[in-house]
Amino acid sequence: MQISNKHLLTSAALTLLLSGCSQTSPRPVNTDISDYTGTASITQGRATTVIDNLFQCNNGRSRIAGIGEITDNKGSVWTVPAENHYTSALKAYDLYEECANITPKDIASVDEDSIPIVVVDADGEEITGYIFADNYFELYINGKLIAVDTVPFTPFNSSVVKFKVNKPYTIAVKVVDWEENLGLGTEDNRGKAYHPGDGGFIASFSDGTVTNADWQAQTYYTAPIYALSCLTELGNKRLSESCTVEGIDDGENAYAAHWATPNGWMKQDFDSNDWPQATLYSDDEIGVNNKKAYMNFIDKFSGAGASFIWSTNVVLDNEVLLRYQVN
Ligand SMILES: [Ca+2]
Ligand SMILES: [Ca+2]
Ligand SMILES: [Ca+2]
Repeated sequence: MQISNKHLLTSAALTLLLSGCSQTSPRPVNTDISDYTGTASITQGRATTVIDNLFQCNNGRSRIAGIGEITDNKGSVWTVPAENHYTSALKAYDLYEECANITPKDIASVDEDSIPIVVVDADGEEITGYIFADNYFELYINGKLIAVDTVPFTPFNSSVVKFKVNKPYTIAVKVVDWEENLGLGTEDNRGKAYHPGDGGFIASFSDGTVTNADWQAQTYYTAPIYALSCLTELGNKRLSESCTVEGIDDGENAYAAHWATPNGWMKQDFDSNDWPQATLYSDDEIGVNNKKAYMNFIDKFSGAGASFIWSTNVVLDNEVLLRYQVN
């Protein structure tokens, strides 16, 4: 009897082992959080939903844009996908927003005189900015919140802002690649229930400023992570290049890496010298050639010399802070 049981267990273990070896999709592995030695705070699993949905599309479809909270192994609570001012801040003027039936075919069809002007300096130069974010942005000029994105998740929209400021001035942007599976960094897409979506941010301004490699980009939330050992750091670079970006069917055990956003990160005198430079991405890499919110105004985006920017991982880094000084 004993020998027989032992034999059965061994067979079962062998079957599991063999089926494990034949798996081609990435699986969560048992890397203990206590083995992680980087600077991030680590959470595992799904966040608790605290806001069901920030945005209702009255004219078409949109993904649910919720907010969640999750506690790390040291007891700190993190907001996912990011703390934001969506409900309280001035919304940016819509360049293209199909839920509101705002769908101009080009920039000449936009009434730019109707765009509200936010005053940073009363005697400053009036500057117009054109913005497309996958998925959400909050724009600060010299620490003042100018406007936030109208649509937090989808459909893809674009925005235009006006502000008055004296040079030199500092642009600071919080960008968020939103998520359906809160705390897990994923959405139901491409046939997988846990597909890691990608980000991307591009903007041009009427004073000639464009998003490019001179901008700085630092990462504050990276998910999904299925093996904590894939997270590395090089100086202040928070890297995840060896982490899988494949979608899977069961992503409920995913880990996430969080870093606290520094106080005053959006202010002109904030010292971001140690932040990494932004990484550039092409229109093709972000996949905008089927998005009218972008293509109808491409002259104000890549056509104006701007590039999509993000941190080093446009798929897994879901909250990124950007800074740039205009001289
Ligand atoms: Ca948006
Ligand atoms: Ca993502
Ligand atoms: Ca996205």
